[in-house]
Amino acid sequence: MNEKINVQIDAIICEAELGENLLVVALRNGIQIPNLCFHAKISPTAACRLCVVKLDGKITTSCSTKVEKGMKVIAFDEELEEIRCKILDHLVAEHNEEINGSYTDEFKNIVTKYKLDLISNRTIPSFSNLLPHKLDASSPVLTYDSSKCIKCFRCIKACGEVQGKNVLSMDERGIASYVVAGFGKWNESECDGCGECVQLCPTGALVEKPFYNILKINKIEKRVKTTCPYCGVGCQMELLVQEGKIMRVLGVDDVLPNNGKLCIKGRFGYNFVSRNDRLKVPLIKKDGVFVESSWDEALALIASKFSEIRDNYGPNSIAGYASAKCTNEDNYIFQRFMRTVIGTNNIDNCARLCHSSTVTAMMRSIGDGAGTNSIEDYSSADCIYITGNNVVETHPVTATYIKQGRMNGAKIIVVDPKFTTMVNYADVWLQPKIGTDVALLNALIHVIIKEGLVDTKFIESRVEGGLESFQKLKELTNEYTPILVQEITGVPSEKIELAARIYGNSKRALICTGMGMSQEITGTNNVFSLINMCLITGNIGKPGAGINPPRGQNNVQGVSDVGCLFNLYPGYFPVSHEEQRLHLSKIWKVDVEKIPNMPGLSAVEIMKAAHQGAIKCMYIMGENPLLSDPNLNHVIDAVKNLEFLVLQDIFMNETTAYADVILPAASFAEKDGTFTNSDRRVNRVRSAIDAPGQAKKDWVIIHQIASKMGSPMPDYLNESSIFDEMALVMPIYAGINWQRIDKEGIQWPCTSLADIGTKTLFLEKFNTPSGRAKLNPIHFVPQTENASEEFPFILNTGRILYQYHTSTMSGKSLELNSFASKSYVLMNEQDSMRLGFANGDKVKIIGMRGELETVLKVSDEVSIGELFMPFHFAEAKVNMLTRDELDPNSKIPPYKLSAVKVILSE
Ligand SMILES: Nc1nc2c(c(=O)[nH]1)N[C@H]1C(S)=C(S)[C@@H](COP(=O)(O)OP(=O)(O)OC[C@H]3O[C@@H](n4cnc5c(=O)[nH]c(N)nc54)[C@H](O)[C@@H]3O)O[C@H]1N2
Ligand SMILES: Nc1nc2c(c(=O)[nH]1)N[C@H]1C(S)=C(S)[C@@H](COP(=O)(O)OP(=O)(O)OC[C@H]3O[C@@H](n4cnc5c(=O)[nH]c(N)nc54)[C@H](O)[C@@H]3O)O[C@H]1N2
Ligand code: SF4
Ligand code: SF4
Ligand SMILES: [Mo]
Repeated sequence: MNEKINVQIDAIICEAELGENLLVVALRNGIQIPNLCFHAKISPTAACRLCVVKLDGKITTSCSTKVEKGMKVIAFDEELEEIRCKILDHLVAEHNEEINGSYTDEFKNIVTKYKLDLISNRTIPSFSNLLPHKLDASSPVLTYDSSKCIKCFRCIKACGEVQGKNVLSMDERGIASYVVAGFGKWNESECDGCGECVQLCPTGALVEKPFYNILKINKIEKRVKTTCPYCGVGCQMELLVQEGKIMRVLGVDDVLPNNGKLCIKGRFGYNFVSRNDRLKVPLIKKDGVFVESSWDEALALIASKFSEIRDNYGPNSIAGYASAKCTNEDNYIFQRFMRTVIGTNNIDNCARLCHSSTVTAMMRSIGDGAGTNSIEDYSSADCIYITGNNVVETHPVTATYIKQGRMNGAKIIVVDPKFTTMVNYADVWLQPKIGTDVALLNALIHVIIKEGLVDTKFIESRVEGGLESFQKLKELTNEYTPILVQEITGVPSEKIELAARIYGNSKRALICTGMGMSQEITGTNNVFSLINMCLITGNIGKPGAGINPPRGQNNVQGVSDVGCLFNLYPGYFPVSHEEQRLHLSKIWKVDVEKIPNMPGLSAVEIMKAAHQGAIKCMYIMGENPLLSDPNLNHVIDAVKNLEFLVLQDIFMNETTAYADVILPAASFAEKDGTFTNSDRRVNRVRSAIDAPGQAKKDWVIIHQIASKMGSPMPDYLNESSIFDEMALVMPIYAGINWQRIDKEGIQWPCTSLADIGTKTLFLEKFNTPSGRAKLNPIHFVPQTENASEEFPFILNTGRILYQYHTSTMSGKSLELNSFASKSYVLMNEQDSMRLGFANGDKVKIIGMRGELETVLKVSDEVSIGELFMPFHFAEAKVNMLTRDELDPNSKIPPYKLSAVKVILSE
């Protein structure tokens, strides 16, 4: 921190830091110097010149002045106010003053403040009509109208500096200048619709398209601060509600994790909430068709079926999927219900399909499975190693911090078999063959050791077995020479050496690891190898260095924290932990013997057991396994085999068709609670509107089933009291309550009310029993499924920016769909030429377990012999092709590697 100094602005003595921006200091101290082109999130432009002040008698712009000791500033006097008035007089003359009331017009507000809304006070007649104007309405999400543009550059800098995209620039000169996207038209540019430029536009030159003619700022009934329901970044947003409907979403400035930034899904992907096809009444399947029922009838049926199956076949014949889309409070009640009312640990959530291998490896080697750092660390690291993570598309706001890091000098290494947008920002792109990461990492470690880039002090003081265990890793990796590993991975040896040097020489290297590492049958081993590299270079246990798996779903961190796992109670206590079991029995007021203490079955195992008939009944809350689970043909048979299936969702989806009862749930916008994000931050979720029809909050539904089954849960006053109970059984949440996270979330562990939470894990010791981290040397083993003569391609699956998972939410958004709404498969040009296929051909993809039809896109984003398909689209169910063979350590399925063939469809 810089030296604290005092500066005098008019009569006020202001505290400031040496070198701080003068305008910022003034505004912070309540001195409202007018400004338009300035915004705290971007560099000063000094274009509008409204913020002029007098310094030593000279007139200068305050936004471009740094404060110095003893500075005396005049911010308001007659001369300065006259200058400001003149500037505004000029600006307003060339400005189209029509406003439709759908946005807050900062410019108009200042004009009014200077009484220039009265034509009689102006000296220059309006000539806006005479100017050439550009209108660009080609983007699906926004419109630009140069007649309202004051050329403040805020949008250009929002796109470039805040989002790191640089789509916008200024065309023409002087009075005729206007903002242009790409080479001309917005829809042909690289704009991905994040809306940052709109949020920073002070005049309404850039406006959002949705509800433009309906939304009226002065008719907004509520502005509700909440957390984004899509991905695990956990962006803080404000929902603007008019006539009971969400009409706009804004990013909330000045709070982490996003500091006002959003991506297109957060900003424009919310119309699913008020769709007419939301589930509104309970449905019971009678003679093969769903019939509307009362809540009473549906809950009574569920209670009697759950009880009957539990009593006939035992509690372990029932299994539940909790939901990473639901709140901590919903999920905590779900696992309490499954454990104490049903009596089983057969509980899991989609983390199993996602980062379970990462978590397993991290738990075993460093004692915790959550990201070790904070999102803002990306902007101060000196190296960022991104592997198997398409971060620009899947965690877009995290990507903005990474790009910021790059602007601040960080070196970027991307490891991905497929091109991702982050490659454009990378110093090195390693493009290994799918499933060869262990070999690649062993080679990186080999080079790091060979070149003396090892941090022996760190190894001695913080690694179990110190240099002796390091020696074992050294011996094992000795054979993984870059030349040999080039053979295995296809990555040129020089690139391996270059990446190893960059990582090994960094003092603050962050790892960002995703599905490409975790979703393999070697998933746990992949991450062990990654942690080995991290440990021998001492790149963990300090700000800006560590390992961070950006968590997928909005609340996948939380659903696991609160114990929706087959082997762990809330707060990550193993189910074998007798002391905790006793503690739970006291809090839950049930006999300790009634809390199951043997691990249950995991997600994919549950489906296998259903297939074999051991699981008879499932309760699925907010998951869509009939599109997202691997080997779908097997899953279809499994769910058909169930005696009773309850689905609790906000929409009909691919799984509801197989249900016996469907329960309508309230969405994120209709409930209160908390989500826990990627950097362990517990954020508030707040109800903004009423749930449609008879839909109920998820926890309330579970609570009512428990009552109907004769095992009522406590009468919680509200969701906040559920949270307070969670804090009693989860030491990592013990110091958190709703009051404390009202303004900004707190990062766990937070163990007491005095604890401010934890930005960086393992500063002093690791969370293992010894307090030291463990190296786990691992040999590369080839995959169990490989390309063959019959199935010559390896299919990689994953995500795109504009759709989310099984598209139940994102697919209902016109805006998102207008960017991408159709299934496709990417194939390298050399393969397509060899096979005589052309772009746009309809193709059939056939594997050992199933087949599908889709459209071919010829692309140099994938290597020869490899294909890529997004899994979002029900029209081409990718998981017909994937395997349910599991990583033995974490039980994750290998979604990223299936052998297939491609033929033309008739
Ligand atoms: N837009 C959008 N955002 C999302 C989601 C969404 O559905 N849509 N889902 C959320 C969820 S739940 C999750 S888990 C995250 C996932 O976010 P990501 O981890 O980014 O997930 P994917 O796109 O599945 O895969 C990431 C990358 O792994 C690469 N890969 C494949 N095989 C290998 C390999 O063998 N080695 C390496 N090093 N890389 C490989 C793929 O080519 C791909 O680019 O995204 C979250 N964010
Ligand atoms: N091929 C392939 N398959 C994959 C993956 C891959 O990379 N490739 N990735 C895997 C991963 S990482 C994941 S996380 C899974 C995701 O798989 P799923 O979790 O099955 O996918 P979602 O579409 O997110 O399903 C969430 C469901 O919750 C509902 N929902 C939303 N909000 C609420 C709510 O408040 N209450 C209730 N009750 N329901 C709600 C939605 O309508 C939707 O039906 O997919 C996995 N499948
Ligand atoms: S919407 Fe986002 S990407 Fe598009 S121009 Fe605006 S800031 Fe740039
Ligand atoms: S980055 Fe994730 S949390 Fe943030 S707005 Fe986008 S989808 Fe929502
Ligand atoms: Mo995920």
